[in-house]
Amino acid sequence: MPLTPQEELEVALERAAKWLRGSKSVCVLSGAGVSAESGVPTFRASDGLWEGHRIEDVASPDGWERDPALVWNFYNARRANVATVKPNPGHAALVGMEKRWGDRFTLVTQNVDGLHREAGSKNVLEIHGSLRHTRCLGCGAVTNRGLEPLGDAPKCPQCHGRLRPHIVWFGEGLDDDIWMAAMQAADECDALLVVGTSAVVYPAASLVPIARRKGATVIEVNLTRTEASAQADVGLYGPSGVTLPKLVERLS
Ligand code: BJW
Ligand code: ZN
Repeated sequence: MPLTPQEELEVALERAAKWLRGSKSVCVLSGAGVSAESGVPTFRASDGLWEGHRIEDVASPDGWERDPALVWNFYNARRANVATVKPNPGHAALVGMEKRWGDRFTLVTQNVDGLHREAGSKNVLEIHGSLRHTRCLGCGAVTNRGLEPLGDAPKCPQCHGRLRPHIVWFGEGLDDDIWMAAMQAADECDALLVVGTSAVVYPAASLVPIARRKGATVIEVNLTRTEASAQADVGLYGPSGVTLPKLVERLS
């Protein structure tokens, strides 16, 4: 008799837990799906649209050149959304994993909502930047502004230059030091967890083949199969706020 989806998940959880128990070093690549159960919308579920605008038009250097006030309205709306939400049990489970592996655990996140840190994760690499930070186009200062609304033309308190969101937009390079650290963590890990990401955005998605090349086990946690599934040794298909706590439970 074929296994039910629940039985399949139990088998996959046991395999994933066994691999993790044998791993000295663990890396996680997380994406928008981890925060979905907190109430933060994912990118590709909403057809890549925000109030009728394509995400690429409000999250790109071209969009910024065309209409910076629209871009700030987009980010103020995102900041306001994040101000109302809390980390979920998926975030908490990753905090539990970091407690087990200590400095041999690296959480590489594409998320800009800051919920991993709010949950208590320490070794977090925010490769796409942060909704809470601004960057001054005059003096370059990067400042944590929390989640208060900033208006549609905020100015730098130090030099009165124009501020932009401290976010990596399409077509922009990632911060070199952060990206190098992410690649090193993927290269050196024994297990890579790929959680809540469609794995279509590069270079983030390249962490999967980087980890595999050195023989790491790849564990996918997602609602559905993704671009990364063919490279995964095991897939835990279900909401990460449910499956990650189950996985961490099986580690002890
Ligand atoms: C659940 C769940 C639950 C739901 N439980 N799971 C061709 C090849 C290679 C590269 C390129 C290329 N063409 C263009 C590029 C470059 C481009 C790129 O990759 N584009 C692709 C879309 C094709 N990349 C870049 O531009 C990057 N820079 C770069 O490459 O620099 C070098 C360069 C310079 C100049 C020219 C060319 C190259 C920068 C990428 C920056 C990405 N930034 C964004 C927007 C930030 C804006 C913002 O946040 O405001 O970051 S894009 C957007 O996607 C955001 C995310 O971090 C990122 C990833 O999305 P994510 O997290 O995977 O979310 P979703 O919605 O896609 O998926 C959610 C998943 O969760 C789904 O799988 C669900 O099933 C799952 N899920 N609920 C578990 N409860
Ligand atoms: Zn400044």
